[in-house]
Amino acid sequence: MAEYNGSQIVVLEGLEAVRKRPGMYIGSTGSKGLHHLVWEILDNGIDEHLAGYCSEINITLQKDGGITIVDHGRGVPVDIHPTKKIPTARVVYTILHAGGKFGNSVYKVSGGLHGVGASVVNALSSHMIVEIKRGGNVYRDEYKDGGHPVTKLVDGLLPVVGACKKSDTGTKVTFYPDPTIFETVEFKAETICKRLKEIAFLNRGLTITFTDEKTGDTRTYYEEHGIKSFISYINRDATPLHPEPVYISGEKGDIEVEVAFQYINDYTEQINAYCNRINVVDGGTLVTGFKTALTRVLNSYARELGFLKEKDDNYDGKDVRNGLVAIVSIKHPDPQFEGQTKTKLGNTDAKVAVDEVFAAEVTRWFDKNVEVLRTILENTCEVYIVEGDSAGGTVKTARNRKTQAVLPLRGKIINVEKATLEKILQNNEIKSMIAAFGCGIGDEFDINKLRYDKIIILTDADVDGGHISTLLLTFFYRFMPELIMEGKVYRGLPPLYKVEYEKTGRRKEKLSAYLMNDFELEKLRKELEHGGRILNVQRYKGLGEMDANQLWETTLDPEHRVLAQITIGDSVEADETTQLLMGSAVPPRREFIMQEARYATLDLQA
Ligand code: 28F
Repeated sequence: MAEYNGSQIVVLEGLEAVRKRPGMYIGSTGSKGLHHLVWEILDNGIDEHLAGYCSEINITLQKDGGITIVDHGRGVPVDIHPTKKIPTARVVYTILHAGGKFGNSVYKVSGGLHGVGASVVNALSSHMIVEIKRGGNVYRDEYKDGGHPVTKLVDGLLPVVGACKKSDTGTKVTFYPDPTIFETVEFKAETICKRLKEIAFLNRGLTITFTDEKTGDTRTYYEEHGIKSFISYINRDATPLHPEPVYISGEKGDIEVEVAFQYINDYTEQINAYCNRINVVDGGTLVTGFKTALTRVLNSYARELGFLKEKDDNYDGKDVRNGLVAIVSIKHPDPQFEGQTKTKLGNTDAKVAVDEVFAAEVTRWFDKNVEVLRTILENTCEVYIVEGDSAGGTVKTARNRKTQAVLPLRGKIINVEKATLEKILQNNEIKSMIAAFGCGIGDEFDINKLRYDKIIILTDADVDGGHISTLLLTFFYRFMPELIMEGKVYRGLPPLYKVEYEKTGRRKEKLSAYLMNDFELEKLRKELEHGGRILNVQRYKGLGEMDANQLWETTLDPEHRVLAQITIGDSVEADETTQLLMGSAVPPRREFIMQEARYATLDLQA
């Protein structure tokens, strides 16, 4: 055992405090706190990468329950610390906060959010071994039972246990979490690998290897394109609206800003924020800066390109973030983390930096990539083709007027199967559709000029409604087939029923639900057999029976509505149906109507 001098006793008192209240330093003594130890040591190695001295880190789960982390950075200094009078490396591993690099000019930025550093890991370990390669020597220091050094110093220095090339430098830390402190000391390969993958995305060019000695499993993480690849990874099962994620970077003062984003065919938004590679799950100023800039830039383009007319209000932030998947990553020299869980960034200068850098750089990018810009702006726009003036009026009141246009069909739409081209083009309903879509027809058709991302046919759920949508589909199929092939045409499906019911559980509850069809109604009846009953069933015969609020909730609100995308198969069928419906053979026509139960059943009974 080593003998301690006065200052060493103070040191151990510090580490003893950590052992008394581990939760204060690492959050918990459960699995989460256990893995926190790994992140702490790992962060120190990553800091060497960030400082430009380390391109590879290796992690090994040992068979005996220990974990080894190696970086190929400069190696922790081994000289005698000017004030502590012991080797600097031992200071880093035994003195509270010494490893935390805050306010330390050695590092421009640090990832040690929690700032507790390597000494806390040592304090909570039953055994820790540190090996440092520096200046051609391999140095070693070892600690037991919460940070007590067991290595004898040689002339006040760490013992040299081997030789290496001068150019071969780095730090290797092995530790065994203390089973008397942690509820579990079992590292989870999956948890570690998930984090390693994220770290690789956030540290472009860093290679991380992982070896599990227990299973023989090895993995390598490396992301040449950093957060841009992260977006592709997050969106791997989604349908992107533009092929490549957009990557923006720049700096303002000593704050570095990186943003990557891609829009997908979805209505959700997902913004992941990182400050100094730490996930700030509650966002904060850096996210505000990004959102503000995105909304401002897209509104200004929307006016320039005529998506918004003079009389129109600006798009809301929510409008322009439909389907957005983004990562905002900044490097900040002095991050202020706020909130109960310290997962929200508070620095005002971070908002300004992200706003200014992102706005300036994304504008340059959009100027060169107008196609992507148009795709993004169109993504927010859709047109509802609505049967009848009165339903059209309700839709007009209920919709989001900036992103949802309404085209009410007044008269009956002409049957394109029967009419001459001249007649068809004179038809008012057809004329207004062609004008609204903006993409021409027939040989002149150009899908790039289409002003909407979605064309949504909204009719009553009855025979007439079915008939109108059949005629519309036939028109699209004959004159603008690309619209259907590109998946731009949808049928809006309003609910068929509003049901009020009660559930009798611990207490009686009155509830209501919108149901799409008889199947759902039957399902609810079955459910309620176990406790409850249906009080009232309202069947919507037409859109006109819903007030604006109901219509928004059930049929227009992108978050809740049900749309059926029209396929080319649907429109071929519509085309055949049109011929069938317009023909004079009565029996097949009747058969068709009977089969279209979704639209027809109750009307025929009535
Ligand atoms: C697997 C864990 O902890 N790596 C580390 C360094 C390198 C330096 C350093 C660390 C100096 C004064 C604290 C080297 N040369 N991996 C690690 N690599 N710490 S931790 O310096 C520590 C500071 O107080 C280092 C020149 N400057 C810094």
